[in-house]
Amino acid sequence: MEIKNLKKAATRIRKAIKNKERIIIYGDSDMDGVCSVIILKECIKNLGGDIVEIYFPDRETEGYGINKIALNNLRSHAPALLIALDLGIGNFKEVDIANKMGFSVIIIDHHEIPDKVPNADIVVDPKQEGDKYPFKLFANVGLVYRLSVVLLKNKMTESLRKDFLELAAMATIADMMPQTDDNEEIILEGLSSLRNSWRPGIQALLELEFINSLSLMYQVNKMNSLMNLRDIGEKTPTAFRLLTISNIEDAGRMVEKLLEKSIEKKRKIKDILEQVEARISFKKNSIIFEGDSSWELVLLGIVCSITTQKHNKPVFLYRKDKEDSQGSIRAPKDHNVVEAMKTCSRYFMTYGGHPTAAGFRAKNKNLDKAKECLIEYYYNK
Ligand SMILES: [Mn+2]
Repeated sequence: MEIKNLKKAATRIRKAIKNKERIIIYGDSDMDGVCSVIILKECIKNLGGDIVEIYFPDRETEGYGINKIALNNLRSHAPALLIALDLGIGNFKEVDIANKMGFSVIIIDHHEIPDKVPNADIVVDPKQEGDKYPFKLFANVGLVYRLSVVLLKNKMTESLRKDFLELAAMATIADMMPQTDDNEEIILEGLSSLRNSWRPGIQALLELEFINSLSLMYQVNKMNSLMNLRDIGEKTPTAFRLLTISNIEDAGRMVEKLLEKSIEKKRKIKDILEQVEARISFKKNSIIFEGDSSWELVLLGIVCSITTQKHNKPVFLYRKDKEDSQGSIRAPKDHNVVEAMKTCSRYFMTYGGHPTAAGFRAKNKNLDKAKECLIEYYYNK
């Protein structure tokens, strides 16, 4: 039993390499996306392919997923093979635009399928119709790791395999996927060699004193949260830069900076948490739905998580811009906020993600209606 279209994707990528097609890797900027990108990049380089650009959409300015700004930035590379990792499954319009621009699109994603799949050449997502592979809860990096095995075949050396599994293990943990079945295998194998990783970025993190004394799983969680920090002014995600640094001194300096950033971040999170609590103290709704123009989008996921745990309700928090707002959502276990938003989809510009961890974008003028609609949805449930 195989993951649907995985072989097809490998064959298509091999064909692109053979025909010297330009290849673009387009990944989500979180740890899962970043590690997916690194693994695929190394595979393609190994096979002699021509990667013309590695692109991470900027969540603050471009939003989530494949988007028009990004496609315009990439347009000059067309015709090219565009491989989307850890995103894209909800980007119907955008994939059509990409096709028109002359891109051939492969989507490898693990998020929920909205209704149908976009009109890409190849879609790999274990949740799509017709995928008979029994395990559905891979992080995206797990899919890309499986792809790397098919892609490299006998060119997969032991050291490459170890390296890929180390990245896959860390990213599967970071993406909070269940640590069972195939994921358990990936995590066990990957963590077993992590302390001997050749990557300077991983070495530098492991040398940190407060990380050094922890058990391995705690170490990974701390490392992930440091790599999740965003460097203002740097478009490329921190995790990508740190994990691809080639010498230990640079890695050490970067880790130092990250430590300072993490202290600052804790303070900001506390601040937003207090503001949210103050606003909801006298409201008794079935959901929490709040926003502010001063809240940093990158902090809202964690604030949502903490608030959800505390109040045991779905939490929608957004950062308000001039005309639109972008938000994060977290919900208790047996909720499905994607379903909820589907019911109210007329008030959202885009939405998507996992049942208990998702995101959205909406026009400011529709925010109140979206909130009412969601409250109504939960009231009727
Ligand atoms: Mn992911």
